[in-house]
Amino acid sequence: MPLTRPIETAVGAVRSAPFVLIDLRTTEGITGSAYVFAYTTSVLGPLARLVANLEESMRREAVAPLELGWRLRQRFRLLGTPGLVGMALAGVDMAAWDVLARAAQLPLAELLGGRVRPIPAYASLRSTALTSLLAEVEEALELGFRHVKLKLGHGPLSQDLAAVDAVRRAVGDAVTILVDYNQALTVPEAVSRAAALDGRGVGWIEEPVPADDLAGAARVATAAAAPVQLGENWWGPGDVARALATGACDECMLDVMKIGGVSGWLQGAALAATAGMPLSSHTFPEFSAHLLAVSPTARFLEHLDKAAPILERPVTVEGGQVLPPPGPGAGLSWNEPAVRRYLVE
Ligand code: SMN
Ligand code: MG
Repeated sequence: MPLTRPIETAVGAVRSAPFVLIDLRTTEGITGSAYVFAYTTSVLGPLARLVANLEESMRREAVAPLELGWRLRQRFRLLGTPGLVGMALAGVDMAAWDVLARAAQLPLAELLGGRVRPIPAYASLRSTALTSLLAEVEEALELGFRHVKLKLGHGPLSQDLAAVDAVRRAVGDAVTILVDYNQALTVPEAVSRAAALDGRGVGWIEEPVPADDLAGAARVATAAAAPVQLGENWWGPGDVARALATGACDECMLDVMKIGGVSGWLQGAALAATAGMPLSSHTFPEFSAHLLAVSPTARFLEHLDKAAPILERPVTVEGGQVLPPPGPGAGLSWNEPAVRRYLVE
């Protein structure tokens, strides 16, 4: 799908949203739906193929997502399950949980033992250029958001400060500004930029250094006044445990796809809770709205609804809070004409 506004990160822009849509059909006639996000079109075909190749191992099996996950992860033990394999497995896991919730005629949050409730959310802004950044801020305020996230690290520190200061002038003191470096900085650079941001009321500093450098992130977290936020690149609960053990961050954010679907999220959320870590979500607002509702230390949902144009009912935003699409399951239903328009075979 084309994106009306590209997501301009410090390590490259996402100009279109390549999704693999998954429908898991049961012999009883219940269909569970999920999507996974390929980030770049070059892996869209291989990811779709990988998902399709999992079909054979699920045929005539019970819809038991935990068991299915254990079995499939064992099958891929020698290769390992980060990357495309993990994304495919997570998509199937989400669709399987959706089947269970639809079969029980319950919203996913209720099937998981919680309740659907409005989740505090922040508007995830995409632009670098100040004029379009400020236009996005305006739209966020109109939707009632009181927290916005800016992408920083595109240029020198002066450019970061110009962006933060411009947004601060536009929103006043009532709005929290979160910032995201998308892994772009070295540790010393991150420490000095964090010091420069100090006093500007930045709510968190996200992924200041490469995601696999937990020790480096821990040094930044120790030095920075603002909390360091990590997690969108954690592949499963093991990565959550390692980050927590290293003291790499002050807050966690899980990406329901990379963390391993609903099953992986629940385990990751439990680990975050045992460490007293506030837990936020990364993209995937539909599933995340259910999952945050059952996460003990839930903080923010990231409002970045890339998939909205291909959904019949996207998440709803009111007063800066997000509700999942209504109905049983996670609430995904494809807008078929839109899907046909963007379909690539
Ligand atoms: C992000 C989200 C989606 C695509 C690229 C980057 C990002 C975020 O890091 O946190 O919103
Ligand atoms: Mg991010």
